[in-house]
Amino acid sequence: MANAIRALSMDAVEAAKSGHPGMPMGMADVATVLFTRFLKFNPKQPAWADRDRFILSAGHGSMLIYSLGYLTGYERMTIDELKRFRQLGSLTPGHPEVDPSLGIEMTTGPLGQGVSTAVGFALAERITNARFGDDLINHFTYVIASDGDLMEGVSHEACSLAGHLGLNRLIVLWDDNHISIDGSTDLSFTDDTPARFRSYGWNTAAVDGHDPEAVAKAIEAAQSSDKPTLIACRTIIGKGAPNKANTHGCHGSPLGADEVAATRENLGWPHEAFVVPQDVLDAWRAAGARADAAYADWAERVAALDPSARKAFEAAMDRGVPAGLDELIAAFKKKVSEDKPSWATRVASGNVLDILVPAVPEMIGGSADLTPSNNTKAKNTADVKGRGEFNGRYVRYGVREHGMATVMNGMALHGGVIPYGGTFMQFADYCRPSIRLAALMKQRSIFVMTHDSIGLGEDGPTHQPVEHLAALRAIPNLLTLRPADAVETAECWQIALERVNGPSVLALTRQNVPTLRTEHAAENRSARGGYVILEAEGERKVTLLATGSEVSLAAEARKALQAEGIGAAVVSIPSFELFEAQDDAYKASVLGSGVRVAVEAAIRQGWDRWLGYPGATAVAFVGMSGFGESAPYQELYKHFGITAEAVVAAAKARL
Ligand SMILES: Cc1ncc(C[n+]2csc(CCOP(=O)(O)OP(=O)(O)O)c2C)c(N)n1
Repeated sequence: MANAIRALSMDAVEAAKSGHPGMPMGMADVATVLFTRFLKFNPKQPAWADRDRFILSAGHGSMLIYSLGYLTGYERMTIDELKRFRQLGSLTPGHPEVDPSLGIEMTTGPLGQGVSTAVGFALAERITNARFGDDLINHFTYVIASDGDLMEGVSHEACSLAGHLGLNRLIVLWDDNHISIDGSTDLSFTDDTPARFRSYGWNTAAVDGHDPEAVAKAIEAAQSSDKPTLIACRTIIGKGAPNKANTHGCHGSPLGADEVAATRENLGWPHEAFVVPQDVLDAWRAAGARADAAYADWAERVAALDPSARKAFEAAMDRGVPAGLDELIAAFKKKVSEDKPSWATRVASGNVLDILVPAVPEMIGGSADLTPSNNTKAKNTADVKGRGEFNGRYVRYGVREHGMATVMNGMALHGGVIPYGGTFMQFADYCRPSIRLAALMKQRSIFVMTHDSIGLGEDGPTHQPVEHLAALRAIPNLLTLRPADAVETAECWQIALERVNGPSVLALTRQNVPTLRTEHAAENRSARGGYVILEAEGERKVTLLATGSEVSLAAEARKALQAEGIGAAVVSIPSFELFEAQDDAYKASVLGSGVRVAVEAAIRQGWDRWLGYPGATAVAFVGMSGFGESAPYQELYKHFGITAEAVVAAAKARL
């Protein structure tokens, strides 16, 4: 059965003339043990909420998971898809993406992501288990990880957290083959990896990865461990290839026709390319049907729930829009538009969370050790303490921003929870690879990024985001939301929660801002991305564009212009992406004709799409062009010339 994986993998790579045969051939025995004896999965019910999750972290070995998909009987993973490996539009891209209907739980590619995201799966499993009980959610999370996965820094962050939380249903099978691209791992990776994992609080085992009984025994022991487990599986990369096995030559290139033929001979696999003999295929299909009865039992237990419990379970696992958001958000908006508080938007966000978290049981918050700054912990919520106690709502991620973002993605992918997590926006860069994957994987991870400009003041240029808004806006399928006041903050939370197919970043201020939306409107005005927050009195000659804390500055500038008889409107653009999606007539009406001045305490990049939108007679940008400075924020705004006076002057000079 393992040789079927080997043959399909080398044949598909050969056909594509590119790919990685070595890893699937080396890990074929381990994968066969896992899939035929342990993994609880059902190719006919691939979305089964209580399936074990299998994450191929060493995603370059994608033919391993595609072969398994075909062999175990995922309907759409046909032999033709294997023949189309790495071709445009196939189900078998170079690296596995996300499609649970094919047994593919997440996108890999960037090494380290799979094993780290798996920590989020394992955490979500425990959290949903605590909420719904053993009858509904009670599964393992298995990972195949390579040397590269464990070299990457993010694996340190996430695996350390997994050890701390005692995520004992996480089992990592490490492909300990001593080979990476440059050659032997002796060149660069001589850590005592098991000792490292033991120091995190993991269990470890070491086995011959080509000895199925030894692998099975280790997995069995791991299943009853009270800690996460790393099983070092000593394997030979490209096992079966007589000349290229155990060399980096088979890591990432086709074996070549001669070596493929010699491998067939060596393995005693006389079948043509892409042909799996019926008896072997039958044995694999039987492995794919192992959990049929377990699935039926589970489905019966779900059906036997009382209607309200079933509804709650299905609503959580279906990843829909939380019920009742409209009313909650509208009530909050009404109150703040009347009270007109001068809250920092991070404070407004904290106050919104105080309302949302109790009402939306799927929301699981957290922060990378900046809870009092990020205002991410709702009142009266308990921590997810770990080690058997998973019924809290708040994760202490520690100073592990990259790990946090990756773990959040795993939680979102698992389902049953909506993760949100905070840090300073400057450290969005530390999370960026995972934010990008959240966007690529279309996952509802909500990143709360406070201290979003020089407006954070004295912490200085190391902490002051300058290019970060532009950099975040550059990621496709990511919503970057920068609310101007408490009302917009509530609207942006609603947008992020309703966005079931993509991540959002909330960019929030450290410093106070006035409430600008003082007239209550039930409509979520931020949902259009940009809108006229203050219309001109008289004919509009000037349009001031701004986001976040600079909207109030634009409002001051407008007042001064109006005092001189110059009709000026203020446009708030909490989301470039949502504004972009509006039709041209709407955008034109918002952006107006005449002079356009944009103001944002960040770099200009990205703004020219609005400044340059048809209709402007002249444009200017007031913002940053270099790094910040350390000083009280009011002084910094003056120092960098981001003031109402500067906006007025820029507008007047262009009239
Ligand atoms: C973050 C990241 N850096 C680099 C790569 C390119 N890359 C793919 S596989 C690999 C290393 C392969 O070594 P190993 O992880 O031991 O896998 P094996 O050769 O054993 O299959 C590298 C550097 C990547 N996919 N992700």
